[in-house]
Amino acid sequence: MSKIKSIFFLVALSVIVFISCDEENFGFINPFEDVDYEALAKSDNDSIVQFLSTHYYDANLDDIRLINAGQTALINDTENLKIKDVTQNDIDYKLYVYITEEGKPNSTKGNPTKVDSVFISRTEIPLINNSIAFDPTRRNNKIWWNLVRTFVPISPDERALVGAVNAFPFFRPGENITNNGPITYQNTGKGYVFMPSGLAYPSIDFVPGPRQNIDPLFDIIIVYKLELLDFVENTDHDNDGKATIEEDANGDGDPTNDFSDTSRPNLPDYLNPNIN
Ligand SMILES: [Ca+2]
Ligand SMILES: [Ca+2]
Ligand SMILES: [Ca+2]
Repeated sequence: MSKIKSIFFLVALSVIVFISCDEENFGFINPFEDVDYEALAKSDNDSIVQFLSTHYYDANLDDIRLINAGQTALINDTENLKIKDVTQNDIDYKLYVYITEEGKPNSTKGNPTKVDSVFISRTEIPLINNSIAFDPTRRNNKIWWNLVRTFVPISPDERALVGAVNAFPFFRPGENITNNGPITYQNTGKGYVFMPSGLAYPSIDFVPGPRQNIDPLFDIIIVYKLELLDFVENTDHDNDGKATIEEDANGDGDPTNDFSDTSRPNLPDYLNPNIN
């Protein structure tokens, strides 16, 4: 009897532990719960600055190399290196964009905004131990990207990283010279984007649960070798005649935080054709 009692007690205890551990996530533990994202932002920035201080861009090789003969460090090439402040999840980050080719100088299109749909090619490279090792199996295809949330479900491969979204406005697109063959562009905008982990694949976005996905790139600095081929000028996601970038009722430059329709309070204006 006492054995049955103690088994019952153990079962009851484990249920209590199970519930108190994680009642919100049905028992799935978030392994990233203790990550200090502020500290990570700081150490990521230190690592990026270290890389930019010890490497240079070799135009002949179209590649980034370790300084070995007094070449100009990327960090000192102030003409081509752009630094942008980006706040994400209430943490301030610095995004570093190194432009190797600006794009077609006489393009009538100018530069995309951070909400225009872009046609890009990118190679994704993790920055680890002051080195970027290109993995050719990693994503490096041409793809159209929607830079804001839409109604169309997208695959993880089509998800635009916050760092990349904020980098596109620095580039101009090329010109489409496709002529009965494969889609071809020339004079495209090219460069490198150095994204602290918080602007790439932050584990802060991790959702514990039966369909959880632990991305090996969580909390790692990501470098994009990026090419801007084309973009849709004044992208209008809800086809109401007003460009998404203009659907910014509170005028803060971010159309994703404007909800003017009181009957549909969760629908941003840029996806609501009744508001324009
Ligand atoms: Ca619109
Ligand atoms: Ca706004
Ligand atoms: Ca609208």
